[in-house]
Amino acid sequence: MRDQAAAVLHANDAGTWTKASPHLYPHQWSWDSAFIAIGWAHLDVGRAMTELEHLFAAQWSTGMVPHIVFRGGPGVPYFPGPEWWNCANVTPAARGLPAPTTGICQPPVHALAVLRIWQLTPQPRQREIRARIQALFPRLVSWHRYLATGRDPEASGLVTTYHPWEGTDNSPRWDRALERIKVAKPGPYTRLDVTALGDPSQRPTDWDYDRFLWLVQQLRKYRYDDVQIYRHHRFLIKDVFFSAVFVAANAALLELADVAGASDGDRCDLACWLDRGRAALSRRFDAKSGLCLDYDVRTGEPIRLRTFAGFAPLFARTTDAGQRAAQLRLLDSAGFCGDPKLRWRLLPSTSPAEPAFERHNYWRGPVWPIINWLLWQALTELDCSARADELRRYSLAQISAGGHFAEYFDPFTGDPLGSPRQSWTAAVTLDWLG
Ligand code: 9WN
Repeated sequence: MRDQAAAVLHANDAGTWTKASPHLYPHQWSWDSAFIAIGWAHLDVGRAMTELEHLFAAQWSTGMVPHIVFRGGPGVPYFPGPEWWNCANVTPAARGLPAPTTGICQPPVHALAVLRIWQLTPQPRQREIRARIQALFPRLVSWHRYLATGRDPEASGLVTTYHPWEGTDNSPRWDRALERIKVAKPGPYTRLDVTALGDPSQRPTDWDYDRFLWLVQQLRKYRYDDVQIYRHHRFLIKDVFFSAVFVAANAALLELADVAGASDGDRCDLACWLDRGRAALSRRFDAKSGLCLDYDVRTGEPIRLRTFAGFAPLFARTTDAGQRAAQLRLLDSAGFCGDPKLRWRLLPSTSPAEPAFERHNYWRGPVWPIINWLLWQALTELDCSARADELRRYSLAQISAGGHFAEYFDPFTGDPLGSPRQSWTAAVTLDWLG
């Protein structure tokens, strides 16, 4: 299995960056690259650093790390391509980059990747890798500073997302916010994803895509300027999952501070963002349901849905013993991993008890290995090693039975879904195999 996983990374390797998948996602994606770097770290720590260095070469002057870097080149098919975003023409923040990018971002898994790379660096390579971490560190801090300021002007400790593509595209968490958008058609377009995959039931609908594309047009109109976006944009969500990854990422940068020779000022900022994030997530915890709830900035309403994101305190390695116990109980309750219909006790993207649940449809039900990897990491650090190890074993069993390193899986049958030979699935497999 290790050899097969390594072969997927090698086949998707473009030299200095890795395609998220061979056909469906033939460019460099931000959080995919972070997981991919963790996979590479098991094969070659230098190649792992290269992955991140090339991603951060496309960092905007605001500090934002864009969600896609269109490194595959103009002839490589992906919809929507760079012309829909038009970033370098509308904002100086996106000029002078090695390749065109999108104008939004994804959860900041990158610091977790750098920490993993450092942990896996063999003694003879420590000098080289330490120097490369030191060189990258200021870019990582500036990325985090962007999230803590541009994406949280209220200094609330929660990151605001602007688009469903900032991580979990068609999660039912966004349904109400999208329903409020009465779009004129965003203009004619042809989707490539449904033809590439051959089964539309595994992908977002055209209704979703109309809104996704309309939101891109709006962001472009605001010139991707956070102040303008905050003032006018219709989709602004305090995303607890994104915020939880940010908490874990701040902790990872603090752990790397000595290796990176971080300044006192940076250490202080990282500690502040970490504490503020944890406290904010703790306030979003709903004792009645045991879930941590996202928050719609436009309506002021909490988003009450049973999805993987509700476990944000666990993902953020909560220090609140009461919340941790409640979340662990909920995790294995009938609404989540304790549902007897599940093939394996793995966390589905949406609870099967939720009316919006669809077992084949992307973020509306299927099990995603990377989400279970993040949970595994968190539970390991929270000293829940038995449950963490179970997640690892079941995840490997699921990926192995699926046969081709699928993007996501049917929670009831374990059938592989989405893109085959998905790089981040292969990457977390390598990490789980050790
Ligand atoms: C849009 C690459 C990406 C992941 C996202 C996942 C999916 C893209 C798409 O694929 O999104 O960014 O075309 O559906 O939702 O999390 O980074 O693997």
